[in-house]
Amino acid sequence: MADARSIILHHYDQSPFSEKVRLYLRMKNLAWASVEIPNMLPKPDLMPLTGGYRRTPVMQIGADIYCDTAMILMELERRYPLPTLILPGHEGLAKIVAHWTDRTWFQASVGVVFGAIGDYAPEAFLKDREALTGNPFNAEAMKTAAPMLRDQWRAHLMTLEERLEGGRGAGGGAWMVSTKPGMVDVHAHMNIWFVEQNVPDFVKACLDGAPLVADWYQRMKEFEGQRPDALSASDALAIAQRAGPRLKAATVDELEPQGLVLGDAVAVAPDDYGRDWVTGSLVHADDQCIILQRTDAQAESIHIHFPRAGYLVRRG
Ligand SMILES: N[C@@H](CCC(=O)N[C@@H](CS)C(=O)NCC(=O)O)C(=O)O
Repeated sequence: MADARSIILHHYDQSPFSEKVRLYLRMKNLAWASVEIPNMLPKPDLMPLTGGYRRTPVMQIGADIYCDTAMILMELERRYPLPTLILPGHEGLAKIVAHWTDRTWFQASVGVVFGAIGDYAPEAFLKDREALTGNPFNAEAMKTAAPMLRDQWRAHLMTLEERLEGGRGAGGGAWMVSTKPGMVDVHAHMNIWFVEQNVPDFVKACLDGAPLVADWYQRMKEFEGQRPDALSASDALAIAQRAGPRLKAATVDELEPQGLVLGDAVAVAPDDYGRDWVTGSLVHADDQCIILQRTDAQAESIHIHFPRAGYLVRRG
């Protein structure tokens, strides 16, 4: 039964960024509760928790809300350090790899997927994604671009093959870095999983030419983890209402570039797409994380955590 200490993931099955967190939870064998959220707006049960952040996934622990997989994984490693997935060699590198997998490679994945299934996607979903990205959906243009994006996608995949090949020379080669699976492997998995869900023949053909990745990917599928407890959105909201946010120490880095101080009214938004500004009062800021306090009629007092890289912060 989920309570204020439970890891609660707000997500949906087909979401590749959610799969990144689910894989992490499986690799750490952590217990978690699952709230299934819609794959497009409106998300009326999520908004009281996130203050308007609409992207997927979101993690909740009590009245603390973690937006973005970068923030979620940092927090899970902080709370559950053993066994760590930031193994020797993964420090810093995992975040560098994530910027490549989540942005450059993911954009190629989106092109490959929508080039293949765009014609079958529901109209409401396509309209939602047009509003999210600010780009009109053009099925013909997507289909025209798809072969070129498949080329790029395979190039990204072959970079992983090169990494595993290089690792073999150094006595490893089963995992992305050194001799055990860690955070770099978590990031490297997402695009293959996403495209395989939607265009499996293409992924199979690419993996035929990348035997080390094919073997690695198969082993990544073998982490079983725990089956999550299903939780309703209203029960998740009730958990937030009853819990108080837990702050380790309310501090603002004295090197904070914009000179922000505790209690300032600030606004935070992703810098790529879905730029919905979340406003609140600053309760913590350092070089990796910013936390806003908000009071919501339904969720009451909550702390919303964002990563710094990939997010815009302004006085708000
Ligand atoms: N940088 C974000 C990206 C999240 C993202 O773009 N998620 C997709 C789904 S996988 C999304 O939000 N789509 C729109 C939606 O779910 O409403 C993260 O790492 O969490």
